[in-house]
Amino acid sequence: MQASLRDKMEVINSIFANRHCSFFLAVLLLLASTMSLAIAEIHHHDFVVQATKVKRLCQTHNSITVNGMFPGPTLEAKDGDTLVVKVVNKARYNVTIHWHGIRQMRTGWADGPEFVTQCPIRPGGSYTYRFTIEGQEGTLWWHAHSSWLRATVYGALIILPREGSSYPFAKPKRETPILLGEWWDANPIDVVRQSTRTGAAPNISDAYTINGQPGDLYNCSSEGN
Ligand SMILES: [Cu+2]
Repeated sequence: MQASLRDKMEVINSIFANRHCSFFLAVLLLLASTMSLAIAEIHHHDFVVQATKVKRLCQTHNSITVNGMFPGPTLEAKDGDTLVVKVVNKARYNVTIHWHGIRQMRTGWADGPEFVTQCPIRPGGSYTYRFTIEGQEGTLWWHAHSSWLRATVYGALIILPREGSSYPFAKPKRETPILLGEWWDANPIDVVRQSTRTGAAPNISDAYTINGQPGDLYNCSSEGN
């Protein structure tokens, strides 16, 4: 009789000890999650895809841009941060935006390739991309993933290390994003449509660009156009 009472007491003690243990575990988990929440940020951006007058190689084109900028806005975030980008399509073409190199963990619908992970955003429509950067740092880029809108719809996506962490190299004195691109002295959509129609290779570009500029060796570049 006494032995069985002792057994029962031991069982109760062990349950109590386990509860104690799981209570501390819960407190620890709560602390850890609030700490990571305190450091991680949510960045909201509005991308308005629209026709914009852009002059290159002496000619003005109605290029499709984001927020009237060519190249588009540079996004900056830290590893662990969340990006929320509302894309409003005011252009006359379908569009999607792809976050090139971002590992979409459980957010495949934010990846961007049209007809693969989403329907394209129709003219007049909008779509909000929401994803968290997990375990990545460095400079990536974003670009349109719908036909050849990517020729002018692109920009840098800079991922800084988490707070208290650093890149695996000495801190540079200065940092400047460099975006390499190509410029067609034509509507890029017409270039790819002609290629699809004829079956021939698309016309090659008329200039290489750095940060959207063709450089001194091309016509009219000296005017900063
Ligand atoms: Cu890409």
